[in-house]
Amino acid sequence: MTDAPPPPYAGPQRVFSGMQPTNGLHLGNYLGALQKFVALQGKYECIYCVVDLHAITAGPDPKELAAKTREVAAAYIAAGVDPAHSIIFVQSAVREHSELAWVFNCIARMGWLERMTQFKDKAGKHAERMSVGLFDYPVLQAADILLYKATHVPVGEDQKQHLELSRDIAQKFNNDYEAPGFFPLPEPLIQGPGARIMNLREGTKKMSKSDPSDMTRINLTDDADTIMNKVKKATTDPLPLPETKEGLAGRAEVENLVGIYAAMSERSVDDVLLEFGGKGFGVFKPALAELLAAKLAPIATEMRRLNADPAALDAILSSGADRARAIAAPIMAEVRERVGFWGA
Ligand code: AQP
Repeated sequence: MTDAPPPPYAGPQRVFSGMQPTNGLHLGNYLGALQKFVALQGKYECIYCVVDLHAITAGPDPKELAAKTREVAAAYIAAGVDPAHSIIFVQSAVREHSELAWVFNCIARMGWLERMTQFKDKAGKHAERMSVGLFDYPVLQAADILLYKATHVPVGEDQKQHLELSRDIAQKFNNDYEAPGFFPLPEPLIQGPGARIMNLREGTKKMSKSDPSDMTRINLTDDADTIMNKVKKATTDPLPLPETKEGLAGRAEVENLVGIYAAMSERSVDDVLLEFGGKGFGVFKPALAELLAAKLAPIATEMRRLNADPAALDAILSSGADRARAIAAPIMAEVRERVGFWGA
C-alpha cells in the first residue's frame, strides 16, 4: 500500500514580497520586482514589506536605517502600490518574523544553506568573517513568506534559489509536525523581461544596491542628466546593434541595454532591434537614456513628495503593521501549538 499524497494547500491565494532598505532602489529592483508588485494588486491580496531585519546583515548605520526604511516604502507607493488595498509595513514591527525564523532554523539543514549561491557571492573568500545572519538570511526570508501563508512571491531571478529553500522548509515543517497542507509551497513569480538586470559596467554581474560604484546602476531617484551620463558611460562594444536577438549572443552588456529598453517600453527585444538594428550606440544610448528619464521622473517626483512628510509615511506603515500582525499572529499561534511550546 502506498501513502496517499499530502493534501494541497487549500487556504487563500496571497502575495508577499519585500526589499531591503540597504540603499536607494535601482532599476533592477524596479523591473525585477516592484513593477510586478503593482501589477498583482487587484488579482491577489498583496503584502509588501520593507525588510529591515535583512538589512542589518549588511551592518547599516543605525542613524540612517529608519530614514532608508521610509524611503523604500515611499518607492513602493510612488511606483503604484496602493496602501489602501495592499499592506505595506516594516518587517521588524511584526515580531513574529523573528520568532518563526527561529522555528525554521531548527527545520532547515546546514547543507541546504551551504548551497545558497547568493551567500557565496556576497561572502567571496571571507565566509568565516561574515555574520551568521547573512548565512541565515534565506531562512528568515522563508519565515517572512510563510508567516502569511503566502502562495505567490514576485521577485527577480536572483531569488529563485531562496524560494526553492522556502518550499523545502514549508514541506519539511508540514511533514515533521504532521501538518499536511499547513504551509503552502510558495510559487516564485519571476518571468518577464526585467527578471535579471545587469550592472552597467560589467554585463556578467547583476545590478545591485551594494555595488560600491554608483555608475553601475540607475537609481529610481536619478535625474535626467545623471541617467544620460550613466547610460553614455555604460560598457558596450564598437559594433552596431544587431538586427536580431541571436546577434546579442556573447554581447552581455549590449543584451542588457536592449533588454532594459524593451522592458521599459513594454516592447519585445525583436521589436526594439527592428528599430535600432544596424545603428550605433551614438543613436541608441541617448534614446535609452531619454526613455528611462521619462519613465522614472514621475516616480522620483512622487518619492520626493512622500519623503518630505515622514509622519504620513509612518502612519501608513503603522496601519500596515497592524494589518500584517492581524494575519501573522494566528498563524504563529498555530505554529507554537504544533511545535508544542508551553502555553500555546
Ligand atoms: N539586478 C536585478 N535584476 C532584477 N531584479 C533584481 N532584484 C535585485 N536586483 C535585481 C530584485 O529586487 C528585489 C529586492 O531585493 P533586495 O532588496 O532583497 O536585495 P537584493 O536581491 O540583494 O538586491 P540588491 O539590489 O542587489 O541589494 P543588495 O545589494 O543590498 O544585496 C528582489 O526581488 C530581487 O530579486
